[in-house]
Amino acid sequence: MVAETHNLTKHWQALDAAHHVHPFTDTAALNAEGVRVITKADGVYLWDSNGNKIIDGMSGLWCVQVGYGNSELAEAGCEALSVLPYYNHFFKTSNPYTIELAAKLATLLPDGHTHVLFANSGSEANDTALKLIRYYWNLKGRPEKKIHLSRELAYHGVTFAAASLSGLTPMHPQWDLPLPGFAKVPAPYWFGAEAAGYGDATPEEFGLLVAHKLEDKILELGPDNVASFSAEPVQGAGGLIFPPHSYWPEVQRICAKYDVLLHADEVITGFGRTGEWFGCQTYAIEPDIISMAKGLSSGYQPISAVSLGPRMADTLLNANEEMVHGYTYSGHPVACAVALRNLEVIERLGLVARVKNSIGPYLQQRLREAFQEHALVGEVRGEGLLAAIELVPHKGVREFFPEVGQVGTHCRNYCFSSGLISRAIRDTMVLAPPLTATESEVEEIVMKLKSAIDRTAHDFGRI
Ligand code: PXG
Repeated sequence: MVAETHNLTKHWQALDAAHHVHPFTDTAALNAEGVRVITKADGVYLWDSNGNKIIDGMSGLWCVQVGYGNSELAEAGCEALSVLPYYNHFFKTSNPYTIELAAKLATLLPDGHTHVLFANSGSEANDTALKLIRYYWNLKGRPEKKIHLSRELAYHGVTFAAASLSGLTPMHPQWDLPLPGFAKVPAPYWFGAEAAGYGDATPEEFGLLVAHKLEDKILELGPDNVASFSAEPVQGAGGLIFPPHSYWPEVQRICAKYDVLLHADEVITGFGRTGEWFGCQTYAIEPDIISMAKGLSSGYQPISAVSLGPRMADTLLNANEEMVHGYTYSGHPVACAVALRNLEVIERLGLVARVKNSIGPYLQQRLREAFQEHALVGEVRGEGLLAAIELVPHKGVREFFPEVGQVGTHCRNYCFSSGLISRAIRDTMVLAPPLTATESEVEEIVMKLKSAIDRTAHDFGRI
């Protein structure tokens, strides 16, 4: 039996190496090491082809809100597959799954966001959002308003536009990006503020200083040329950057003052992650346009959406001409059926309130108890079921390791080998468990991470 699974694993590894190119991967290095084959999942657990059980502290890629193996979502998908496996929305047609999902989203989204367009990934949603922003300003007779602002360390996806919008600089040189018409402003990353030359400003002072960099950039480029500012309410893949409370109200004021559309990328923060349905509600942001994906279907189907606030909806939906945009799979009936059932399950299980009132605070408290005093840990930060543990060379000083990523990767490898999935972003360990995780599962995640951080500290001479 053991030999059998071993042979099967080798077989799949060889086929994968021979035929499959992985995202964000050094193919030659991965093939030399051999890929890990995930064969099944249930609740917060994954199993690999060697029978190892792994606890998923990342909800896949920040997306499996209801956990794996939810039979209701599977049934909803099966039903749609047999009733209406495909039809489109191009020929003056719609279908009940898409219609019901759009209407349901309108009840959950921030006030005034009554209309949605569907796409298939977060990148496509962001691409769509930028096109709609351009179209809006063209309709308004302000075609010179073209520049899209976003932030350093932002992750918005990989299409030409979404990658251009992203502020993680390694995403650009291979593809000659960013495209013209994109500019960046600093992220409200208080832990990195000293290293970035902001001195010892308090988080609230720093939040204002960084917001004013947005104003400076708008003035430098000319408000007449700036179309939009795109931002994740909490920056995810850039290292879980939670803005100081002073930040968002000031950004909102600045966008309003210079007539810059505010685009919220809720791909990670949507669907309960921060303890409200949307991160915009947690941070009292009033965006003109929102992108969402991931938790919309708990990752069970590829689906994303863009919602329009009143100002954009008024203009775009009353243009009295064809809007020349849409995908073959926009509002795919199977994806919509699964997403709709996913939202119903999140609602029925009260998962959003659970993140806000019980399991979120529990995770945050346990992480602080486990790591606040740890010699290798500079900061524990989080909101809802998003958490980050910053590993640092000198406790008490907001400073980074000279060789960025080495310690984090070391720790991440210990997590993997002990059966925990956590991500290392530079030297920050991040967690985003499913919204269904129980206290004992959270405890297992915290204990496994503690062991990995202890062993890392030992290896780097810090204990
Ligand atoms: N916006 C945000 C905020 C995201 O986090 C996207 C857009 C793009 O979505 P798609 O569906 O096109 O991948 C994302 C995706 C990581 C990681 O390692 C994060 C994402 C994707 C892949 C890896 O943290 N986020």
